[in-house]
Amino acid sequence: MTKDGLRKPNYYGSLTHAATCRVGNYQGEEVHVPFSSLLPMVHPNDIVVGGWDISSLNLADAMERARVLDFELQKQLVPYMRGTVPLPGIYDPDFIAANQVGRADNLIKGSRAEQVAAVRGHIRDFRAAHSLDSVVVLWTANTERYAEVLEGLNDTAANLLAAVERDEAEIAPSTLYALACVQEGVPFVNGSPQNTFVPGLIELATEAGVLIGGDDFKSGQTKMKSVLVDYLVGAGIKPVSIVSYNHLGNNDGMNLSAPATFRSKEISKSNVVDDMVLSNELLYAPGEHPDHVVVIKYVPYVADSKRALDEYVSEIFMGGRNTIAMHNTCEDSLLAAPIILDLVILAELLTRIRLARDGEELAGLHPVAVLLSYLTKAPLVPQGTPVVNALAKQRAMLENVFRACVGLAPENNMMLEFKA
Ligand code: DG6
Repeated sequence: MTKDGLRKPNYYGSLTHAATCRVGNYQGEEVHVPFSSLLPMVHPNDIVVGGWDISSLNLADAMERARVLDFELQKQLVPYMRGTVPLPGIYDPDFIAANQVGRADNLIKGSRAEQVAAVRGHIRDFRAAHSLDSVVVLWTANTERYAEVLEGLNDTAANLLAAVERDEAEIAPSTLYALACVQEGVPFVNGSPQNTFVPGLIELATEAGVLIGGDDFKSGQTKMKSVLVDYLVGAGIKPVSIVSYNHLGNNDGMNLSAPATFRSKEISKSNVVDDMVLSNELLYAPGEHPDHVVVIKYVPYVADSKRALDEYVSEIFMGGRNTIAMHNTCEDSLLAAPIILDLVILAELLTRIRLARDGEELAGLHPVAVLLSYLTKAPLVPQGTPVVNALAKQRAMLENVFRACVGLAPENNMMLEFKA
């Protein structure tokens, strides 16, 4: 029960389990089916969830600390969560904010090579303990600072492996988890903005054919941006200033209050309009770009209810100015959780799609999973592949690939059948 009456669980916010897609038209009526019915995919209720955390709090107490779910719901969930304590995690204070030290009481000790071995063991044990068909690992932990990419350190697969053996300090925890996953043949998705996927890691994953995807969940403010700027530029309106401000009071916000971790987030939030700007030479001269500023502040009181305020100023006809101001109360974790499920479900599904050029053998998709772009702010793409940020294009790409898998033509929205 809530103050609004009885509420039932749902998967609102999940592309795979709460959205539909159009399959065609029957006698003048549009026909839509659940996205999840297009291809065989795992149902979220069948996923066994486990994981690592540098904090040893059991999940019931962690739920209370997070201040996300209503109290009545928390009371119902406590018996299911009290007994679960996360596996110890890899902690390197140099990569996250100093203010996280108070939480760091559940740690994998040892050298970096030993930490990777421990994570690999955890994955194998978890798979065996629950008799799983497949495992997907997703990083939804603290934003790390960017790792330096250096020749001889992490620039090639061989150098990265050697650097881990030498216990080099510049190898980030998230990269160690990703490495463990690649070595275990387990897909790894990065939900935070840092450069977990250094060139050496990408090379390793590509050689091993293990899916990697990321970076940084796209849940609220950025989704809106990748729709709005696409609309403006697509309509021939010229955004000249985009200022995005947000404040939040969850642990993500606390960690982002340090300059180095904020910088990772600033980069991933700032590049999301690039493809749209580049698409329209009538509005933007070569090299021209709107002013784009991103501000994030930590305000503990608002907890997980992130406030996102955006101002878009655009040039319109005959010297006019158009200003759109937006206020979005995001409920950050409740937007992110369904995206986490989608990323895991889609990552597993993508490992089962085979593709071939004419006359060639069927093979898996490229391990760098571009099809996850709809759900991430800074899509990781194979070298030489264009980065698409516009949300509608990202969704169309995924939907059309799914349609192709079941022999449906791509959706082209021509509706020619009604125009003859
Ligand atoms: C600070 O901006 C908090 C972030 O971690 C975001 O809440 C998260 O990355 C989602 O971002 P967005 O821009 O999609 O709402």
